[in-house]
Order: sequence, then C-alpha cells, then structure tokens
Amino acid sequence: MTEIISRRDFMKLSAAASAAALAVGSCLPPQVAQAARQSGLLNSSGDGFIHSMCEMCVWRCGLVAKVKDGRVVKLEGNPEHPHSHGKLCPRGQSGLMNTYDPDRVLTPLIRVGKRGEGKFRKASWDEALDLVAGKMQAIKDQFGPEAMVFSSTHNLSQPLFENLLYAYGSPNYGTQRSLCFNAMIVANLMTYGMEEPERSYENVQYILLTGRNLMEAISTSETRDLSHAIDNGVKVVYLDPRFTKTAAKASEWLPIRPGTDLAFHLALLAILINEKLYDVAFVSEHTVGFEQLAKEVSRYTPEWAAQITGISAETITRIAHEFAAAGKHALAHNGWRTSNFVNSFATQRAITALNTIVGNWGTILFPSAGEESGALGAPSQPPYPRISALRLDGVPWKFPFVPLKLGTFQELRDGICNADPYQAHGWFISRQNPILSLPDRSKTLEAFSKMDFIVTVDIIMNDTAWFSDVVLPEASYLERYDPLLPVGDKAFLRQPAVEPQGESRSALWIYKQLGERLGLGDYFQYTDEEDYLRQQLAPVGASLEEAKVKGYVEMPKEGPEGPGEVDWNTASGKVELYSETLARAGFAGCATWEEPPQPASDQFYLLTGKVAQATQFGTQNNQLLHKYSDEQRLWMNTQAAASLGLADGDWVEITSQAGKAHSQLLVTQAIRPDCVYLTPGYGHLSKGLTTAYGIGTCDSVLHVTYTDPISGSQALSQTFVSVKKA
Ligand SMILES: Nc1nc2c(c(=O)[nH]1)N[C@H]1C(S)=C(S)[C@@H](COP(=O)(O)OP(=O)(O)OC[C@H]3O[C@@H](n4cnc5c(=O)[nH]c(N)nc54)[C@H](O)[C@@H]3O)O[C@H]1N2
Ligand SMILES: Nc1nc2c(c(=O)[nH]1)N[C@H]1C(S)=C(S)[C@@H](COP(=O)(O)OP(=O)(O)OC[C@H]3O[C@@H](n4cnc5c(=O)[nH]c(N)nc54)[C@H](O)[C@@H]3O)O[C@H]1N2
Ligand code: SF4
Ligand SMILES: [Mo]
Repeated sequence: MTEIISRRDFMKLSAAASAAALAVGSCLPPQVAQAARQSGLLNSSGDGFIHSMCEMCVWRCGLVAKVKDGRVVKLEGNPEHPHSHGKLCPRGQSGLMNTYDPDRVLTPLIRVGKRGEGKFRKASWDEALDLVAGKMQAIKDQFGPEAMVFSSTHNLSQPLFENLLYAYGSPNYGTQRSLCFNAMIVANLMTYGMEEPERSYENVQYILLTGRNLMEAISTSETRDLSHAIDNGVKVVYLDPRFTKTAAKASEWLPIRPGTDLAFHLALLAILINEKLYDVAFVSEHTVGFEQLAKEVSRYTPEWAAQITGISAETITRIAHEFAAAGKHALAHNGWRTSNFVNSFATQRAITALNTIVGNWGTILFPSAGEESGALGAPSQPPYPRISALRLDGVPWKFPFVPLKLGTFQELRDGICNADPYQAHGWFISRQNPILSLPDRSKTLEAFSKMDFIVTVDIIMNDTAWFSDVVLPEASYLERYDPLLPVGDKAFLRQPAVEPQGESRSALWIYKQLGERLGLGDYFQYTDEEDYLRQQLAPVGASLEEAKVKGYVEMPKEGPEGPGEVDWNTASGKVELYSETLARAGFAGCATWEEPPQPASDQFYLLTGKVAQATQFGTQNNQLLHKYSDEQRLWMNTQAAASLGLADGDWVEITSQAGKAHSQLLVTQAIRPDCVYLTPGYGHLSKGLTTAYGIGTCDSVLHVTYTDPISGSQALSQTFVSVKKA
C-alpha cells in the first residue's frame, strides 16, 4: 500500500482508513457500546450519557457526553467535578469537533516525500511500530540512548511516555513547562518548597492579578471563583500592557510597561515593610530571611518604581495601602505564564514574598492537594537504568535550579541545533506542537533537519506531525481510556464514549506496543487499558464499574492543613524570603531589581496571549471554534499608528531579530503605545489542517529565544519588533 497523500487526498484517506480493520497486538480497543450497555450507561438502542473528562486544555474538566446512535451529540459539564461544576467553557463544548474533525489521522502514516512536503503512505500498526522501534534501537546502538530526544506536553498518559523514555535511557525530555510556568514553579519551590499552592477565593478581599488573564486564559474553576469575587465586590487590580477581557472586569487596569512587574512588586514590599504593615507574627514564626529582604527592598521607593513601570507613585502607594489593609485576605496572584522576561523568576519571588508578609497562608493560600496519585496503585515495574549522559539543555550544570525533570525546552532545541554537548539523532513527540509553540520557528525547523528520525503521536496532522517521518494516531479523548486523574479527594476517569474511529488507539496501548518491541515490556505490565485502571484502583478499594457509572471514585481524605501545620519543604523548613541556596550559587538571595532590556525608540514590545476560543497550537482546526474565532490582526495603539502613518486595516510587515511576518493592523486604544500584540496559534504550516491552514501569521516566527538563567523559562515578551507598511 504505497498511496501518496496530497492535501486533497487527505480527507479521503481519513475516511478510507476507518474501513480497513487491522488485527494487531494483544489489547484491542474495548467494545465501547457493549461495555457501556453492560454498565447500564447506554440503553438497548445505544443512547445515553457517559461521564468522562475534557481534553480541550490541560484543566481537564469533568464532562458528561450525550451519545445517540453511536455518536457524541452534546457535551455538558459534570456537576460533581470541582473544575467544571456542571459547566464547560466554549472550547470544552466544542470538543465534539475534536473527535469528528474531518482531518483526523486514522491510520499510522509513514513519510514518503521530503520532510515537510506532506507526502505519506498509510501503514498498518505492525509496520509502523516495527519501524519506530527499529529506528529507536538503531539510534541507541549507534549513538547511545541520549541521542534520542523525547518531548510531550502535560497529559494523562505521560507516566507511560516517561516509562518509555527513562527505560530506554534518555536524559533528554522536553516539556511545555519552560514555555509556560517554570518561573512560577521554581520560585514557589525556592520559597515554599512546593510547586504551586492552592488558592482559595472564599475569604479573599483584594486581588492583584499580574498578567493573569483569567477571563480569556480560562481555568474554569478559577475563572468562576474570580467572577464570583467580582460579583461580591472584591477589588481586583489587573496589571497588563493590554486591555484584555479581565481588564474589562477588573476594578482597576494598570497598563504596566512589560517586564517591569518586578519593580512594582518591590515597591509594594518596601511600603509594607517600611511602614510595618505586615503580619509580624506570621513572619517571625514561619519565615527566614526577612531582615535581608527588608534591607534589600528599602531602597525601592514608589517614585523609583513609577519611572520604570509607568504607574504613578500615588497609585503604587495607594495600592500598597489597600493591599496591606486587606492583610491576610489579600492575594497577589502569581500567574501562570509569567515567563515574560528573563527577570520573571525574580518577579515571582517578589510576589511570593508579598503573599508571605501579609500572612495569607491558611486564609487564601493552602498546600496543594495537586495531582498526587499516591493513593492510587500502579503496575509494578523494575527501576529505570542509570542515566549518566548530560542533558542537551544544560540542566543542571548551566541551570542548577531547574528541576531535572522539567528541563528547558528551548535550550534543548538549541542543543540539538548546535550539537552541544553531542548530536541528537531522533525525536519522539507526543501531544505537542513544538514547531509553533517554541520561540523562533526557523530554529525549530533547523533542529528537525538535524534528525535522522522523527515520530509524532497526535490525533490530527498538526504542524509537527507534518514534519515527522512517522505519525501514530491516538484515539481522541472521547474515544479512549487514560490513567485516572486525582483531583482533591476524588480520582476521575476518562473513558470512551464512542468507538475509536479508524485504526486510532489509546496512548496506553501505543506506548506498551513500543515498549514490548524495544525489549522494555516489564515497564508496561498491563494487559489492556481496563487492566491498567483496575491496578490503579486496587488500593483504593473501588471498582472500575463504579468509576464508569459516576465518572470518578472517592480517594482517602487528608485533613486540611492550617498555616501552622504546613510542611515547608525548603532547606530551612520555613518560608524562605531569602535563600542561602540561591545566594551560594551566585544569584540574588531575595527579590532584587534586575533591569529588563528595552526596545529601541522605533521598536515595539511584541506581546502574545491567549483567547477564549482557542487552546495553544492545537485547536485551530476545530470547525466549531473556528466559526467563532476573531480574525487575527496586529494590535497597535492609536497614537503609535498615527505617528507611523498607519491606519486600521493596513497590511504591515513585522520584523524582529528572528524573522519577519505580515499582518493586518487593528488600531486600538486597548494596548500601550510601546507594545503590539498578535494572537498565537495562527500561521499553521501543515496543509493537513484543512480548516486552519493558510490563515493568519505565526508569532513564533518572530520570537527570539531568551532563557531566564534561574528558572529556565522562555521570555515570551522580550522580543522587540519594528513595524512598517507592507
Ligand atoms: N482559552 C484558553 N485558556 C487557556 C489556554 C489557552 O490556550 N486558551 N492555555 C492555558 C495555559 S497552558 C496557560 S499557561 C494559561 C495562561 O494563562 P495567562 O498567563 O493568564 O495567559 P497569557 O494569555 O499567556 O498571558 C496573560 C497576559 O500577559 C500579558 N503580558 C505580556 N507581557 C507582560 C508583562 O510583562 N507584564 C504583565 N503584567 N503582563 C504581560 C499579555 O498581554 C496577556 O494578556 O492559560 C490556560 N488557559
Ligand atoms: N507564541 C506563543 N508561544 C507559546 C505560548 C503563547 O502564548 N504564545 N504559550 C506557551 C504555553 S503557556 C504553552 S503551555 C505551550 C503549549 O504548546 P504545546 O506544548 O506545543 O501544546 P499545544 O499547542 O497545546 O499542542 C497540543 C498538540 O496536541 C495535539 N492533540 C490534541 N489532542 C490530542 C490527543 O488527545 N492526543 C494526542 N496525542 N495529541 C493531541 C494537538 O493536535 C496539538 O498538536 O506553548 C507555549 N508557547
Ligand atoms: S477549561 Fe474548557 S477546555 Fe479546559 S478542560 Fe475545562 S472545559 Fe475543557
Ligand atoms: Mo501553558
């Protein structure tokens, strides 16, 4: 079967693939309808409701899928899920078209043309898996396991992906976290000894949001909590160079100069400390390093911060007093994707210090129950082989504070390009679209060109799949099982609502097949997906049948921790406002001003930021969401446009140190005059995305790679561009 696939044939292929049933392996997909009927979820004509989890973003809200005649016809929120509370966001409601996207890849594909040309032939699973395992083994034998790079963005089958990579023996694991929230995570680890505290809005009276655009960059539960707080009259101060939907809902919008949030927070710390407006008892009982912090910040006056941030000294002083008056009921939100500048780690340290000195632990902040799967079981497996090879991204020798497992993805990519400290030869990618999500797309394509072999697991022909040698089709989230996800005192189930289309298979199945072919079967000791879930459920004493009916099982409860009981997992066992560990490594021990670079007078800061109708670089081909998406335009301030002689709707050329792009202009007051903004997720390269291809421009073409030396985060607002009429 050597069919060459052109763009036109692509849809035909997807349909044709579902006809060819290939018998492979030991764990065939479950007969969904039959199983659901036996559990009483579907009636005799195959209609009913199945509880499962959304996967349109990483928040994974609980959902209820309405099934009719073997098709999902409607998705609703599961009222018992702590994220969705019975409601899904627009992306979640559009999840049907994730499954019924006409561009779904429904059979394994093997490249036959040049990379990026989009010519593939269909293959059986046996052929594709043998090929992938064979290439991986050959790379390992010739160059060592470190020559194979693995990358994946947070997903439920990731523990099995990690089994594959660590059992294979590679240190090179790239995740989205350095593009996302490493700055926050590493600052929290250095301050509190935990990745991310839980935030409760129940007792909040004052909220300071630093670029956390919760009304568009949605996390359903927290977006709802913020909305309720606003309804209840809680004051919300929002810092963002753009007037976003959150700015529109906030009590006060402060269009701060990009990269200067650190100065703003240092000035707040100075006022609270100099005027003794902090929680003395909490500070003396639970923290170390207050004296060093007080000494450091005393020089950061509101007047000093005003000329840096563009926010007046009066406003800064007023906000400091309001924040202090709310005391332990005040929240300085540390944001998620605050990796805006190379000083983001320092900014995050200042934010953690502000929360600490008002003593909001136990009122607003709590230790995270997280996604700890401790109470769940897992198949037994041998220990991983010892990995002695260096990572390609310089963690830990160049980046001593980046946790080994998180790594820094953009540096890993540069390590590939520069063969530093050695040449990588293969790349295994799952549920990730690095061609668009990494900064500087031409560098990412260069890294791809260095590879002897690239394999991608996806559900559609995303840009990364388009540039791969083998594409392995995962069943969509409405068609498959995944490992259980603990949320609070429950473990939630993803189960198939409908049969997987074509030859698509769960990742649990795909990784096991590859593991077995690589002689690593001991790391995949489950017969099929249901067996894996039963092994997870065994210690909890709950049955899979119960999970299928309710969509979750109860987990053993842990009591709530008050501030006195929090287990600060830091070197001192307390909250570290000053860190000896950081100081010993030659970094500032506490939050200290670090001057960010600035654009030249004829340049702009290039901002990026989420919109409610899309998730990252993976949903633009969803036909429902596409219908409701805005046209992508380059936002430019009215005054700036006038001074360049540009008008609304003009086509412009945008140039950075990394590349060039073209866009139509949106002239607006909703952005600072020194900034421009592009919505990410446009400018797809894959012609296999028949809905999204050819629309808009890719902001990653422009992004220059800059890495925060402490947290390893990519500085996504630190790209400066010039704009002229095209
Ligand atoms: N609808 C939707 N929701 C999502 C996602 C999605 O793709 N779509 N993605 C999810 C993920 S993975 C994440 S990480 C979160 C991200 O959640 P957020 O971090 O809230 O989202 P972003 O839009 O990346 O960035 C927020 C804002 O930061 C502003 N900004 C840029 N530079 C600066 C600066 O220097 N200072 C300040 N104060 N602001 C600045 C931008 O203008 C932008 O409006 O959203 C999650 N939720
Ligand atoms: N310019 C710019 N760059 C950014 C950001 C930005 O705002 N602007 N945001 C940054 C942030 S916060 C993050 S988190 C990263 C995210 O960027 P990535 O980590 O690359 O993640 P996504 O873009 O969400 O890519 C998800 C991929 O998974 C595929 N997919 C969807 N469902 C499934 C499934 O069920 N199974 C499998 N196997 N695949 C599936 C999609 O088709 C898509 O190809 O990007 C970062 N980069
Ligand atoms: S926030 Fe929206 S897209 Fe994300 S999991 Fe929830 S419903 Fe799905
Ligand atoms: Mo993210």
